[in-house]
Amino acid sequence: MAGVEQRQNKSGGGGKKKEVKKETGLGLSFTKDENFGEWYSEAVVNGEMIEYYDISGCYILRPWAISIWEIMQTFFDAEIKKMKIKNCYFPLFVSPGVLQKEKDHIEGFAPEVAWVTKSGESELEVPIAIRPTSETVMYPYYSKWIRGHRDLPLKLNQWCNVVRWEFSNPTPFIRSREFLWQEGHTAFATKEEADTEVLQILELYRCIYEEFLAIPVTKGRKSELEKFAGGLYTTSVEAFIPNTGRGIQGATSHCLGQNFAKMFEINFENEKGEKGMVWQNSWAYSTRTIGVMVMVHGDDKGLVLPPKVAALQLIVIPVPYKDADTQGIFDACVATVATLSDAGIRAEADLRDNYSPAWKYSNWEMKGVPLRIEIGPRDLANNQVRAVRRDNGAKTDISRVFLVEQVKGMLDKIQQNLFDVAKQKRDACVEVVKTWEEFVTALGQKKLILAPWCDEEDVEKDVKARTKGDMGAAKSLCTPFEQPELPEGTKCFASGKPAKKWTYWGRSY
Ligand code: 86X
Repeated sequence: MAGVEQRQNKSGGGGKKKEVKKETGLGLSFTKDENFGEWYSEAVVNGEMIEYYDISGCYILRPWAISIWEIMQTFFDAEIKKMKIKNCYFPLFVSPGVLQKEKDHIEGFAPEVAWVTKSGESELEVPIAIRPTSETVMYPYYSKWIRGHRDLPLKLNQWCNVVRWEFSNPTPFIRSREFLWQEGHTAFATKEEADTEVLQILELYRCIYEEFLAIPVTKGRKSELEKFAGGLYTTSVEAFIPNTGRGIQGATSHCLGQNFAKMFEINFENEKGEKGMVWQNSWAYSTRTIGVMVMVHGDDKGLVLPPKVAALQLIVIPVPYKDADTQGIFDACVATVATLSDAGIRAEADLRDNYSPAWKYSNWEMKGVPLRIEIGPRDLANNQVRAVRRDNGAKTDISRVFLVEQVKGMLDKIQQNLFDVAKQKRDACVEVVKTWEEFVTALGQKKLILAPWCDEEDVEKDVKARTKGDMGAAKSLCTPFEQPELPEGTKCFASGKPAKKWTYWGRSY
């Protein structure tokens, strides 16, 4: 069975090839509705984003995935530079002393830290850790570099990999033991400046999800239980995967307050010569973004890439019938690509002669290219091309005279449609509940639950305990900044105490 072969494939480089699938290009063997987990694995592998590796939880990111990462990186990097944030690079390795420095919040994470204990055959005198995040790596130097108010703000970012040796089910992009991210670490003289930046960065994260990846997200604040324990408060953008009924944290922007400044002695002298402690933020988004995109937009034919992030926005495929003017068709394909490329559209022609047009169609559909252009004898005769949308299959004949405007228009429409459809599906999953009974029912229906809450930590712990099971417990996802009206006298869904706010709840990744 395909499922068995797939599983062998996943175990690493030595696994059996799925020969039949590869040669016929018939697409995926699992559907998104029937077996979401297997569908996802197959979509990222057959779509050529991921290759499984022989270490569990580690994946090869192929050019098709990295090109998406690079487009988001180009946008985000330019935006933070406008904010006067500078890039830097700190080492991958952490000495045990430095890692322990900040014991309190490390404690819970300790099992996830990977260590290097040997070089060649000899044990290292002192083992060194691999960064799971870089607070403890960077902040000793913030302490050194920040002396007076003129050294503030200090705003640094790095693009790097981090390693967290997780044991719960690894999933490409979503939960991998090594991943790529940017981590921003900033220090200010005042809390107000820090507060402002937290929201500016969160807006950039919203933009990456909504404008680039066409994924609707909710901006909000994490509960005390779900926030980064080392910080003051955590904001996030939260996405939702309708098929699994799980929320997923898209990116986080933390205000760390002065907690780390205390631990690492990051002090400064103000204009009046008074001693002060800095206010810090940290924020990150990772290659998880790509996984959310696949889960939200992908379909039974494979990946569906939003035009804004697709390495290839358009593929031109010649459709030469037996006695047609094959050379004329090929020339038209090359000319079409040239015209589109000149206009800034990422286009290529698939002129391979060892594959049929039908095979190419399904292959490029599997890879998620937003728009396909077919050119056959009839198109050549009419000086037109046929455009086929990946998102909805709609076919349009376009005169070559209006090629560029029409294609640009279609790519914009596809981008917008992907967002609209994703938002419709997400919104259809939202269930407003008032009572525990409604909550449990909605949870069983894989809903994204919006409930009035008393905002007490013990009540959230209780919700977790009462919903524990093999599907995983429910937790709070975020308290949205956009709050619906909360009528006087509204009770908490879980405790019956007076509700303080509306909060999203659900199972999550
Ligand atoms: C929390 C907090 C924070 C900078 C961000 O979310 C944005 C970018 N860092 C990260 N976190 C840990 O602190 C952590 C620590 C250790 Cl030792 C670990 F093994 C795993 C961790 N995971 C998350």
